[in-house]
Amino acid sequence: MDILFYHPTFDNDLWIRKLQAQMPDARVREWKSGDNGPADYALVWHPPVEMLQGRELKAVFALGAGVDSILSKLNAHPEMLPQSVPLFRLEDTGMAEQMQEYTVSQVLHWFRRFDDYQAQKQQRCWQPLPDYQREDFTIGIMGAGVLGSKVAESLKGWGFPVRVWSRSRKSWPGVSSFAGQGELDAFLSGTRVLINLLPNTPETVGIINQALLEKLQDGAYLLNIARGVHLIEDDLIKMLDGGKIKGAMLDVFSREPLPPESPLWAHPRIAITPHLAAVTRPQEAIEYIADTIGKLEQGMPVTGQVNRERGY
Ligand code: NDP
Ligand code: OXD
Repeated sequence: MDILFYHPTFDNDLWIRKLQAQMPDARVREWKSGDNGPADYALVWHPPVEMLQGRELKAVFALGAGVDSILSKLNAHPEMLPQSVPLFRLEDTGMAEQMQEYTVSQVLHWFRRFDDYQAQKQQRCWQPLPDYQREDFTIGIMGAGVLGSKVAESLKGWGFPVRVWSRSRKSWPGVSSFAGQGELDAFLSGTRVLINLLPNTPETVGIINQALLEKLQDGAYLLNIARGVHLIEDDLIKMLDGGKIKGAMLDVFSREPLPPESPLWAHPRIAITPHLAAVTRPQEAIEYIADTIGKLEQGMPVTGQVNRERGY
């Protein structure tokens, strides 16, 4: 079995070594331009069209959770990968734990008013503030999939009221479920902390805009850890400056790396991280990929296949 690997920024030698160790019977190689040699499976991130097109692959594995970059390339170059070739993505493989760490730490930061105390520190102001109450701190998670479900679980464990919004209804103990466009307003109303874990699809681009933010509880907070295209950044700044939104933490941006001239950098109530809320962990990812390839080879059921029509 021949396996092609391509990632524009990973330590590819390390990945190839680990893949080879996990699948000793396979021949694993890094794809380089001009390589038209045999391949059964391709493991990719932002793959060049030339890498995939014209091959008879058994499956392609995205080396991340979101497949928006691959699907948008496929829309522009449908010849790159026939519909009959299944596309898989990483389901959790260590990312859910990272998302839990990221969201819990930031929600607690806001809940304990560390943002206010940080601002007071700038004024050398010693002034205890009234505590926030958990019942006034409803967490609303957009996207109740592999990652959103785990984030909901951990925030529920901290005693916050938790609600999720997704396409299909969920029945999770202690978590309120809102489904579809028709229940979006009800989901937003009363949400104090909005966490975005939606995939990037035509329905979700620009979804976090002024009209949506206005429907949140006054003094709400935003955590965008899914994709930059979900958020209209100028609308967020307007809502922060107008006082409706109290703070935001952004991991993903309309342009990455975030350009130095972006007004987001200087805003005192926006925290920024450079798209690392949950990174791909090689060992966990490789174990999932090797296991899935093994099952595919034996005709066994697998999980993680992307629905290309639906876009996630
Ligand atoms: P999943 O595919 O498991 O979950 C997606 C969720 O979004 C599902 O609950 C789905 O609903 C819901 N959804 C999709 N479209 C809509 C819609 N139009 N309206 C309402 N709900 C919708 O994805 P993951 O949880 O694995 O990952 C989510 C995203 O997180 C990724 O697509 C990626 O963009 C981002 N990500 C960001 C990272 C970072 O470091 N910043 C790292 C990893 C991922 P339903 O359940 O009904 O299908
Ligand atoms: C992913 C990401 O989708 O890293 O996995 O953003």
